[in-house]
Amino acid sequence: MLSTFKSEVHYANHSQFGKGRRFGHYSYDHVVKKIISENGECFYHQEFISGDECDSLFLELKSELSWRQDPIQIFGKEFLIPRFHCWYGDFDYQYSNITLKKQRMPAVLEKVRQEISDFLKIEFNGVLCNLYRDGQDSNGWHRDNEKELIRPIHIASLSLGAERYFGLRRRGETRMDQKVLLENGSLLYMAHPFQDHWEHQIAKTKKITNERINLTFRRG
Ligand SMILES: O=C(O)CCC(=O)C(=O)O
Repeated sequence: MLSTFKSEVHYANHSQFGKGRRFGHYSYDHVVKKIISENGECFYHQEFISGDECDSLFLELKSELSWRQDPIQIFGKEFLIPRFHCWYGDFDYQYSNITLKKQRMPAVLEKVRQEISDFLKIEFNGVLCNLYRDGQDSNGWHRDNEKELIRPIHIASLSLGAERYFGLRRRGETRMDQKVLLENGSLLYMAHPFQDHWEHQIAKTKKITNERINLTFRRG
């Protein structure tokens, strides 16, 4: 499992993304794209995990994690969150008035956490996991700026399964600035102060009929 991350070959020689690592024989632009460079930085690393490994990792995460669909209140009415989620980490995590108790990462998550922490040189100690059953599952506009998170906030987001668009807009604006296709096995890195200035979403779409898992690694 996860023995050969593509990133071991495709080193990104950037001040924050893969700091201190050498290039492989691929060019920086081929592997890592800078999505946002104003008011925080956001980088997209295609194929951080290779195709075969993505499939087995997806299946393992889907069967081993304790997925749940919690209720939330919107304008006094109760709805279920439009996806399944779960939390693993050294600290309790709260968002949308849902409290997710701390719990130890299973080995499968711990291995991914270690690979990403080593690559980014950031010691993550929590992960919010999302399971989108199809394009009708979504994640509304928000920032990852919960009080539990250590400042400066750095977040690494690994995507597996169906490709979905990650919408970006400036905080306080209603117009989407851009959208990034999050491919199977890709890693998105949002560097401080990105969460202070940008909001993101995974919008509903009729085009997607298969499942997607997203892991966002955090520090608290
Ligand atoms: O599913 C994604 O790519 C985004 C997840 C997300 O925004 C979050 O967990 O806060």
